[in-house]
Amino acid sequence: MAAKPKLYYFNGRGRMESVRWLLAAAGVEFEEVLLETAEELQNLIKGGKLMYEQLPMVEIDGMMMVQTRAILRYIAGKYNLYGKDLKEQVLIDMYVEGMRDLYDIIMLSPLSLPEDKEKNFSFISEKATQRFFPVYEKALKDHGKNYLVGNQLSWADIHLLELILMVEECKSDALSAFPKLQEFKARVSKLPRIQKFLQPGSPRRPPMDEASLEAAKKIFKFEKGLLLKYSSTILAEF
Ligand SMILES: N[C@@H](CCC(=O)N[C@@H](CS)C(=O)NCC(=O)O)C(=O)O
Repeated sequence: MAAKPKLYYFNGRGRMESVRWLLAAAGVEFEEVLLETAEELQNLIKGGKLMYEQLPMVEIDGMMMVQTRAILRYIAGKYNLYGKDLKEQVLIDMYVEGMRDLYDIIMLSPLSLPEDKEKNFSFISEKATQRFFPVYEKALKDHGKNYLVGNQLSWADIHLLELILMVEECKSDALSAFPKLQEFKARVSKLPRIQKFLQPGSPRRPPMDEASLEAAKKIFKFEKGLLLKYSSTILAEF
């Protein structure tokens, strides 16, 4: 029997959370190595396990895989969640890459200065409801199918549900103007593996709070206020 994938990260959502979601949706059990100190990260680096001296890293099929999107693509491809041909794959990529733009902002929002928190939540909510959700609402409406691509569950659907739930943590009625996305959320949440992952006690992590932020800070170096600098770059690009 193949060894279970081993996920190296800290005990929080961050960049690893989408990997947890995707493996859970694929029905793959995994182990987690949860780092607690900068020294543990240094040991992994010294051991030559981290190509860019960064996490997340996933040990799978004899490889030390890094770069979140590369990891996700591999898992999606391996478990038949990446479309049936190149055209479906590029569509999945187009959806997922848009979702990642928003995801990254949400993921970094716990790094906001307290006085910037409200502004960041409004920014997230505005981008979600004006730029990103309309795309997925329209896709579902136009083809009238249950899933975003090829009428078959894909990585794009799993990532979309993860993203919807994250946006709703910032703004609980974020889906109010999106009936197709409301149906989509209900439908995908009921898939047995997803339903299980959404239950308490699963490997799904709660939103980052001050305690998990402190835990991450013991391993990585980051500054409070980082999001403000980062989002002004993103804002400038929009
Ligand atoms: N593009 C990389 C970024 C990885 C990244 O920035 N990881 C952070 C932790 S979430 C890290 O290891 N930071 C330490 C460093 O960059 O030295 C990915 O998506 O995996």
